Amino acid sequence: MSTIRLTAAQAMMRYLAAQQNEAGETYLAGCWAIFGHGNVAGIGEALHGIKDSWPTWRGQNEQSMAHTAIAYAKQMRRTRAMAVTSSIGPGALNMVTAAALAHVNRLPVLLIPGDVFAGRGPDPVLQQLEDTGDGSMTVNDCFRPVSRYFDRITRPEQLLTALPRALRTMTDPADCGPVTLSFCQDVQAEAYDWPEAFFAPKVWRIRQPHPDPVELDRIATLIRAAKRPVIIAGGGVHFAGAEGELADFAESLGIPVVETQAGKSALPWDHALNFGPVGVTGASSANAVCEDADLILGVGTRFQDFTTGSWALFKNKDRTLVSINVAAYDAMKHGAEPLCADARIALQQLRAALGDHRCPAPPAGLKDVWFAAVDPLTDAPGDANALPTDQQVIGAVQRAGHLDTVVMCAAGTMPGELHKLWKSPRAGAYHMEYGFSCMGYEIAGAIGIKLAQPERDVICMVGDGSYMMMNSEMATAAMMGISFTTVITDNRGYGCINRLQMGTGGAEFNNLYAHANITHQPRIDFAAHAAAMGATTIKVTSIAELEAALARRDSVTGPYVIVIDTDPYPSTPHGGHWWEVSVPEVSPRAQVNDARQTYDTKRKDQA
Ligand SMILES: Cc1ncc(C[n+]2csc(CCOP(=O)(O)OP(=O)(O)O)c2C)c(N)n1
Ligand SMILES: [Mg+2]
Repeated sequence: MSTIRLTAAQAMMRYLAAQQNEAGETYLAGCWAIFGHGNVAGIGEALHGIKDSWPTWRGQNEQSMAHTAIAYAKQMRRTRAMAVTSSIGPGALNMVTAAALAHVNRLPVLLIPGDVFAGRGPDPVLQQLEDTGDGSMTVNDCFRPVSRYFDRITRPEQLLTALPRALRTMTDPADCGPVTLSFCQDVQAEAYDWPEAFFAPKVWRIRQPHPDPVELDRIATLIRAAKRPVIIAGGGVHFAGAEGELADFAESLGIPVVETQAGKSALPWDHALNFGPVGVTGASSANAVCEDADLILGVGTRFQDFTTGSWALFKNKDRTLVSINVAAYDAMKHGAEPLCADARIALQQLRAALGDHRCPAPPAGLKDVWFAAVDPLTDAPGDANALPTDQQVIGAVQRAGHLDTVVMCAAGTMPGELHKLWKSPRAGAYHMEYGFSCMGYEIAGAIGIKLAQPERDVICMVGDGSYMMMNSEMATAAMMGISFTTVITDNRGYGCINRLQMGTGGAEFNNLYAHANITHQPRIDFAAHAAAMGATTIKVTSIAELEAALARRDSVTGPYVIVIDTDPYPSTPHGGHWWEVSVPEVSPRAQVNDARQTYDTKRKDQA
């Protein structure tokens, strides 16, 4: 066996650069890195050695670098991913939230935090947390619950098993998620004689599990018996590339489709059977068919509470829940009848099994009622002096959009409003991180989307709160010449949580700056702030000015930021559904007591 002598870090990078996807691309497109003593000498030297064939990028914050990597993998539908390396201690822990984000959204990312000396020579090294009762514990153990695969590399040759397991996890459709290889810094620098064969290019095929025939039969029988079925399209539809099969299946059977946040754009918004967004931020049309449905057919969904209205949405007592999912965990959730398989293959085979069966036609006219109610909300305002609403901002962005536009967001008012109001013309036009709804995903995420699809027109919608939480990758975008548009809606605080607070009987408190414990109301100049990081920026004061600013976006190279003040109070009153937010059982506030009564009543709908 011929061998090659390399450090463990050199071997890791050489191995990672040799792993491919089915299209013949490197599966990991490159590595984001912020160095410290925990990775600069070992991993840093190794990355430098291959920088011309496998790129390293420098970000501003370990969490946001990882957000970029995760958004990239989401937009690539998990066919490619990125690595992120950090130093030990604070650098490493900055990535824990991002790991959880990837875990919740079932997205691949390879995290390589440095770790303390395996040899323990300098104990405690700078930034080492000492567990007085467990010598093997380091802060990187925080990654265990938020990783799909975790390993601590304390000897070089452990990479021979750890790296293939890492790739297996990231490319496994059912087990897909973040991998953390916690790399002791002395081990990174240690040399070992590696088998040359370990570095041979390898293609990782994403498996497409076929349905179990018994499960398929059972689900086909249930569909044949259904009078009012509905399909809930989740993110798995996109990961499986099953949009075409979903349309064929729904059309041949005549079943209405509703979409989750992750599933939105599975069908074009104006497809006759797309009844719109489902659940808490759903359309009246979608929720009406769900309330009545006798068969709920989830396709690639985790059934999170925003989809199910905390399990109070499906009001038909005789309903059956079916879940088509590549992961058995999701296929059997909440007592569902499972069809554990790849969504594309499952829909193809189900359709074949059902022959020319047609379900009774869904109710007509529901979509017309919905659009008649909400379309006026997104129209340009008649009164140019009134503070614009977020709904009007969405309307302006929608009118400026085209087939190549990708609208993206993660937290705040916008996800709910976009779910209700955005009209996606095609798959992949809507990128919402709503598994973790992590404030601070937006700008870093927009970079990841643009790196995945440079030809697309990426529009990042972000509130002032989310922008304040994490914005510094804007500077990275400027430095790398990454062009996308950011629309900052400045409503001077946490508008959506303020509304939630009021909705649960609370006093307005600590959300908007107006109700915060401060002595000076802020007038944060977001345009100047973003400009200082190298973005082209403009502050607009009306929807007309917003439209004009959006129309200029093609002429801007690098990040383009448009800031607009909006009203923190209005949200779309139409559609939607209750969800469970615990209201205090006792309170001196009458409003809280009223809200508690409503809460107790609504919970009776849960099943
Ligand atoms: C990291 C993180 N912290 C807290 C929250 C809870 N949270 C959700 S939205 C929100 C406020 C968002 O404010 P902003 O971005 O200004 O949006 P707005 O609702 O005002 O439009 C908060 C605090 C979260 N989702 N993520
Ligand atoms: Mg805000």
